[in-house]
Amino acid sequence: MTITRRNILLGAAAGALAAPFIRPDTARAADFSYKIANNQPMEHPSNIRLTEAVARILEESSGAVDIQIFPSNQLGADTDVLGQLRSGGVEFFQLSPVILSTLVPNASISGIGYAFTDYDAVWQAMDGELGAYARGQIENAGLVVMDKIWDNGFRQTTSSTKPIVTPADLEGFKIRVPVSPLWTSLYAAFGSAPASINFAEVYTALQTGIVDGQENPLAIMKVAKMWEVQPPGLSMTSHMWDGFWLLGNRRAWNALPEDMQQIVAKNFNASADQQRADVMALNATLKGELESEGFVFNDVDPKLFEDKLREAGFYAQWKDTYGEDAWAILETAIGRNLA
Ligand code: X2X
Repeated sequence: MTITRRNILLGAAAGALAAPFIRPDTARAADFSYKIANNQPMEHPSNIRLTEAVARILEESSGAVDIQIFPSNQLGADTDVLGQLRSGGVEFFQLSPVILSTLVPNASISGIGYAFTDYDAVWQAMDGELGAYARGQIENAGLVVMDKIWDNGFRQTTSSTKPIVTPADLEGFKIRVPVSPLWTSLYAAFGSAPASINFAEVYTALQTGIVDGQENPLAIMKVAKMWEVQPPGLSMTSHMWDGFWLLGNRRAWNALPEDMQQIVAKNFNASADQQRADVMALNATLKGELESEGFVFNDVDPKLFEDKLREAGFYAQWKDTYGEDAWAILETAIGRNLA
């Protein structure tokens, strides 16, 4: 470009325009611009509380740590984003322990069918020895994990064909499951035909009839508008409690000065506590709302489903897979024997 009077004038004008927008020192460009990904839309309590957490982190770090949220699998399906987290393409990621088991095999132990009878048992275990065990496994695999797991909820079953009332109704049932050996094995034990599909493709899979059902906590049924593609049956099977570990890339985490790590961890963990309260409340109160959207609820006797799993050798098989030590931690945490 040749320098002409016109160019000089344009440059000067641009400079004059830009000047008022120069940020004051406190709002300097962030030293650490990081991304956090998950599979939930912004309306899910995970992202509502995460939005608050990243705002507090930005403020308390005086603008140094700026974490941007990528909801709804915007960066890819869960199993792809797990790869990006390992390579550092994304710095933070919220993921179900059961899907995480594709990288950290024993991480799925908290998702064993019917391990937890209620939320009290869940938080006691996950904030106690069982959670500590899982986090140890995750750290050994080279990832960072925050202390507090976020809630997904107790999983329920939807069906567009027959009502699911007894375990026998699951025989031959084409059901979508998240990508994980534990999920596939659970439905194999029921004699179903499980199809491993990432959450990013679930809505379409239901819409096109690739599967006849899926299972998720009520809060997910709501934010994913499952009634649009999956009426009418909703069975309260409560077959698995699921959560989201907040994971970090090790290199990105180590790059943060210690005081910044503390700010990040403190705020993520505080938001986890609030998110747990939100999701528990939703899972307890959404029934009426989902009914008015068209779901017909079936009450089931969860004991029949648990017995069926035991009969099929599900618990014995997973005790063997996780090993005696891990299994003992699980059974101590829940205060009863499963296998
Ligand atoms: O994929 C699912 O079904 C979901 C949203 O519950 C999980 O993240 C495991």
